[in-house]
Amino acid sequence: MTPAPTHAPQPTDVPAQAVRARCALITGITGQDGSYLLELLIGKGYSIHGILRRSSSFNTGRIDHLYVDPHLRLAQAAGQMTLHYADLTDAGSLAKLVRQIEPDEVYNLAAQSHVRVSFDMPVYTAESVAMGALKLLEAVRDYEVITGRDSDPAARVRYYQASSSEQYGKVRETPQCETTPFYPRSPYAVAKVMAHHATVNYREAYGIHASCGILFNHESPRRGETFVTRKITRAVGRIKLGLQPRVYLGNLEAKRDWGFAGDYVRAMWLMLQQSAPDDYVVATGRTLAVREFCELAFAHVGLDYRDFVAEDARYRRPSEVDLLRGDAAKARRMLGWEPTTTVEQLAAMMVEHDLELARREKTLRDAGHATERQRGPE
Ligand code: NAP
Ligand code: F7E
Repeated sequence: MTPAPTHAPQPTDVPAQAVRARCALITGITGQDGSYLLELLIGKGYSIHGILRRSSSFNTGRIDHLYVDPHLRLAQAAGQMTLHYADLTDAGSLAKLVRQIEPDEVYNLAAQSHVRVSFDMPVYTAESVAMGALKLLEAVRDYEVITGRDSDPAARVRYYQASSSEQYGKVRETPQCETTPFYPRSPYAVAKVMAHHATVNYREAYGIHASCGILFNHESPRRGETFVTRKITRAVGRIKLGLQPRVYLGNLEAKRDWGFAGDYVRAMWLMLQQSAPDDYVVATGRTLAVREFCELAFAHVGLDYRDFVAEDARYRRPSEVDLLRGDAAKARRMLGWEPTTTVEQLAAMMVEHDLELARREKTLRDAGHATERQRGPE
């Protein structure tokens, strides 16, 4: 049974405490960006609902600290956050959740987000990335119609779509901005292009307050360990402490515009606070080759990357994106957004974090526990 809508404007004589907190639904809450966005929204007093997909092992490692970190006000954080089992491939679970939660803001961050893996799993990638976005947009559209929120501009649900610089693919102009044409080079990017256009279409066709953030690569100590920056910084920590001899990488010449994930989730939130929906590039404007990121990361611990980085064709992609550099002038102008972290600071932050992980691993190894890990070809 769907609860009665609570989004309607409150009468002026209702006491302030009776006005409900803004409510956000986050798909991908257990991922890198979801965890930073969750922290941001907790700080802003939101009531947050997140989608958790069923796994045979624990997949809440990035958000578990919100239950135990006293700096995040344990009781409040626990009360503000609710996790629900659902999946982007399951339209019914999404529609039911949107009706139950009655969100003011929906952040669609969930995805099979690994570009290399998308060549191995193109259909599932399209199911989660492209069809997943469409299913969620449909859930929002139906909910708005059923509750009448579609006819009250102040009550419209605000929707964020996690678009990607990968959509630019084989670029013919640099830097890339909101009007640069898309030329996707992977099943992941193809699927993101569809999700992007679907979001724009729902905005234009149904008036949904839907915005796309075209985010360039953003990293952090919470980055998945098979993305290249984290793979490098994990290796730096382990090599420095003698836990592994070298790291194998694919294309060292690819160039990316790398920023800090904590900065980028702020841009997502800012987009949904605008009176009109729109699309924005979020980027630092600087680009570095993978080789240069290696140089930075290894130099942070006094090592020369050339002594420890080896190439392995397994990590190359069938079709590559050679160069990305974003122009975030519109986000700066319209949202007042600026990145606060340089790529040098980012590399240092990640290496410091991963040195600490390596220290713990070494302690375990020295105490006789096995620490070797198997990796796939990502
Ligand atoms: P991430 O760390 O890989 O997190 C992906 C999240 O999606 C995880 O919570 C994952 O759950 C969830 N997920 C995957 N498949 C799902 C499904 N079928 N149903 C429900 N949830 C599912 O990705 P991220 O770096 O935080 O990126 C967030 C979003 O931004 C993604 O859509 C990504 O494609 C996009 N993006 C990322 C970047 C970047 O540089 N990070 C740049 C542009 C766009 P589990 O934890 O259970 O795996
Ligand atoms: O690769 C090269 C690789 O996997 C970056 C996702 O968050 O950002 C991410 O996609 C570059 C590529 O990120 C290895 O060929 C070399 O040129 O860290 P990545 P990505 O493919 O740019 C975008 C914006 C997203 O939207 C995605 O969701 O590094 N590279 N050697 C390698 N990459 C990996 N993973 N592993 C290597 O060994």
